[in-house]
Amino acid sequence: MTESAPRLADLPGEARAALDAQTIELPSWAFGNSGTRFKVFGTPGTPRDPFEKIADAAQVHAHTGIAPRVSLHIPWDLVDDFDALAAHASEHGVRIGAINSNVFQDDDYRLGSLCNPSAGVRRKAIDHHLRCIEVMQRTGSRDLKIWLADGLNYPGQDDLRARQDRLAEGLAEIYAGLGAEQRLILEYKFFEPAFYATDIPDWGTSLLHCLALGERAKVVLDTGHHAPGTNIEFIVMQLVRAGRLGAFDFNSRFYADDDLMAGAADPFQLFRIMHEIVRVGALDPASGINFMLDECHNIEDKIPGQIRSVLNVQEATAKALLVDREALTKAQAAGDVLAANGVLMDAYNTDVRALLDEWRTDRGLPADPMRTFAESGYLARIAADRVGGTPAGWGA
Ligand code: PSV
Ligand code: MN
Ligand code: MN
Repeated sequence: MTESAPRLADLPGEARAALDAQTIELPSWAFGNSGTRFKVFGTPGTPRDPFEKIADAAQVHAHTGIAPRVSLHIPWDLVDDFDALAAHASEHGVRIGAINSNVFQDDDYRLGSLCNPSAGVRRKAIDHHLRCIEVMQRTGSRDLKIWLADGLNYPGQDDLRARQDRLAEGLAEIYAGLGAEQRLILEYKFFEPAFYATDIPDWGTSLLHCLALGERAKVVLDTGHHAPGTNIEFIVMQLVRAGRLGAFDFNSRFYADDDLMAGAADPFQLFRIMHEIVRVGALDPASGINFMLDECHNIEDKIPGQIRSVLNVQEATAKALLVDREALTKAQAAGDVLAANGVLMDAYNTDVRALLDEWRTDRGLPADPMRTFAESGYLARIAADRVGGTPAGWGA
């Protein structure tokens, strides 16, 4: 069945409210240079410090209206004065979101951080997290986001079980350091940089640690951190059901942890994920799910790369909001396999671009953010202005 593209007025009030409530947090590191181990291609005008990264992120929000926060990564985004950085963000119409700890770029962490066999190295890793919590007090951040590169390359290299015990101990000390309104959100990844065993390889391990920590510990699901073929929407459903989905790191993967633009590789998967979110109203900030991007732009311009990603997430969301839930429930209850699948596919195959153009113009935003940004001359301006200094890069 082919129908003409829906308009904003065709959207039920509840769906419209959900769309209005949606926000997506941007990663500061998406605005710096990144690449592969073969080459990092620089872009003229790349930010040289966190202030410039935030200014660029603010462009994404100014053009899309749904990206009002920026996550920081410490120490990549270490500054002397975080009050000034927070004020700078607010002057640019955005605010600082999650604080990501980084205990994977120091020689001391060769054998891991919180799981390291050396008590001294574990102490250093815990202290880094406590310092991140101090940053959070300055920036008004709610979430301390932890991803550990800890793992083993060889069987027997260290004791798998002892490492879990050390991890639990370290996390408990960090959790105890949080303010009453703050949360610890724990990311998993099944491989890389370790290849034999990773200490937090999957959502089950992350969830077990979160359950042991307490109510304010939640799981982070990075869409690029699963083996090919994994049913990610199932994991989303299960974590939401348990009240433990703390955040997404959205990105696309073709091969491994590619960190490409969300919705580029598999827009259908993104739609299925968003379907599990909207069916329980979890776009509402009260659900406590932080929808973030975790991406790097190796060959494309960074700001439009982020704009495209945000728009892709919003498109997947609008399609998910168009699922005829009554018809779906009816078909499912009747065991009508083809009808149920058809309801879902009808929504997925709907072109929501005009509807979203309208949603933007309604709010005084550009109908076509990609074009308006390209025509704004911002990239040429920063290329001319940002001379001298060292461009920020993934890892610096
Ligand atoms: C690790 O692969 C990860 O997904 C974590 O979220 C890190 O913070 C981020 O990538 C760094 O790019
Ligand atoms: Mn991530
Ligand atoms: Mn990753």
